[in-house]
Amino acid sequence: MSKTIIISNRLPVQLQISDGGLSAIPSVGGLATGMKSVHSGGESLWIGWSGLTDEEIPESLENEIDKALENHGCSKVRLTENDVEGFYFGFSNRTIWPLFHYFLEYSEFELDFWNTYKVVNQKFADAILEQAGDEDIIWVHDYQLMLVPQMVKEKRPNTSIGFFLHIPFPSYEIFRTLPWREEVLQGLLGSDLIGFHTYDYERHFLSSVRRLLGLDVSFNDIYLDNRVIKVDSFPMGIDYKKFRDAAVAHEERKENNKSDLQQKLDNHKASAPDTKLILSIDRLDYSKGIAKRLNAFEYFLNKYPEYKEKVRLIILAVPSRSNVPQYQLLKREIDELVGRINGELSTVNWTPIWYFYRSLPFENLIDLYTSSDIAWLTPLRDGMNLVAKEYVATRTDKTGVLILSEMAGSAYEMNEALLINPNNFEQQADTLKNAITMPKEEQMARNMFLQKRLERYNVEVWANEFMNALHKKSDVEDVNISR
Ligand code: GDG
Repeated sequence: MSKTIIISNRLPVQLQISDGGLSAIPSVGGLATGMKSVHSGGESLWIGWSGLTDEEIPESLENEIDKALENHGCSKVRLTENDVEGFYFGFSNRTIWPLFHYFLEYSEFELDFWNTYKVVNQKFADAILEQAGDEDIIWVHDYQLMLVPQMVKEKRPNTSIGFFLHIPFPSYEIFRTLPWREEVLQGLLGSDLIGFHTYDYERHFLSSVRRLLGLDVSFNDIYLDNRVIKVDSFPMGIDYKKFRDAAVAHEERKENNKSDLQQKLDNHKASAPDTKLILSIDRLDYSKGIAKRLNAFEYFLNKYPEYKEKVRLIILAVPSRSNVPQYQLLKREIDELVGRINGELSTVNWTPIWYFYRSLPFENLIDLYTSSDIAWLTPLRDGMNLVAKEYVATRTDKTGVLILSEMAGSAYEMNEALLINPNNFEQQADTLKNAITMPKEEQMARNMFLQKRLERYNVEVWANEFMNALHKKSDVEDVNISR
């Protein structure tokens, strides 16, 4: 029987070795969260890096680790410290991530990074070749592994390979600045199906393929000498039921078994019933626009001073890539901004910003989603943004207002949200006011449409549509290639 092989940089569990022994911790992040329901559902194997380098894995624990991973349907790719440095912190996060999010000035074009990226992509490809049979379907995820499809296709021309990019694909004008642009495209073209979150990313990719490789592109098909590659958009959904059920359980549990955080949120509501809670949750990343959001919040309070003591902004910034210099600088900038704004505007009864720099347990995430009147998400660029979808899914009584950046892939599907340009402070101040004063009926009408769509196009549907398209592709022998 054929199986699905999922390949991503990180496995959906992270291993940690401490005095207490080995522990497997579920990963945080869009991909891990989204694919979990797919992986646990069927016959599949997930290949990725465990989060521990070779140097960190004692020989005595090697078998125990493999067993622990096997129990989660996973198999690990071994990476050295040097690999992780050049491939992950280097090429992936200091070259591709900034470039694909239009932060050209942050992009470092280092030959060493690129060389390590190639070596590590080969390690992932080798792990697949070792474990996959000819009948298996292979699904490669994300920007860390763009060379893998080609490396596998060379050795297994008949195996079906899908690739999905979770981040934006930038316009040709940005992409062409990459010194290794042709190699990256060739790597991706080892796939039979290439998926993006939005039609725009798909268009940008096709345009680069045509202009940089001179290939024949028709609609969303790319014609090679011996096969046709399909390119399409598959906007990723969430595990709607999981968030919905968690929100319902949260309501039932609330009175007798509250978390400390929920208790604090309730105390706040009781002491200041007219105060609106505005929530934002992101990894601490420059693409998420956290610093600009803080400035826009200050702008709002200056433009509409009547809302001082009437609103509170909760910022949950999840630590991310903290050994990349740009992230350290950003952390300092945000710390300072929060300190300055709170210092200047706080009163005896009011602190305008609550700032958490940590990853919270899932239950606390639900506490925040369900207790906040407004979610304010302002990425400068974001492939999709699942937080926006999760917030709406947890609003069991359909109240709550989502303010969402137009630059997030999710904005294309969430027209009922209040869409903003994160660079436009004037517009955001007015939108915040609009959200604060929006009648409940309007909130409910907007969320009703949003919830219906999220329920229908959940993450399982997303994964199935991608897999069906890949199956269809492999069933129909590539016809018409003699065009
Ligand atoms: C990439 C793309 C694309 C966040 N804080 C906590 C926590 N989370 C969970 C959220 C959500 C996920 O992490 C974040 O997903 P996003 O989509 O918002 O962002 P990225 O991590 O940047 O993901 C993105 C995604 O891939 C999928 O393709 O949408 O554009 O950049 O699920 O709930 N979870 C817990 N504690 C936290 O503190 N437990």
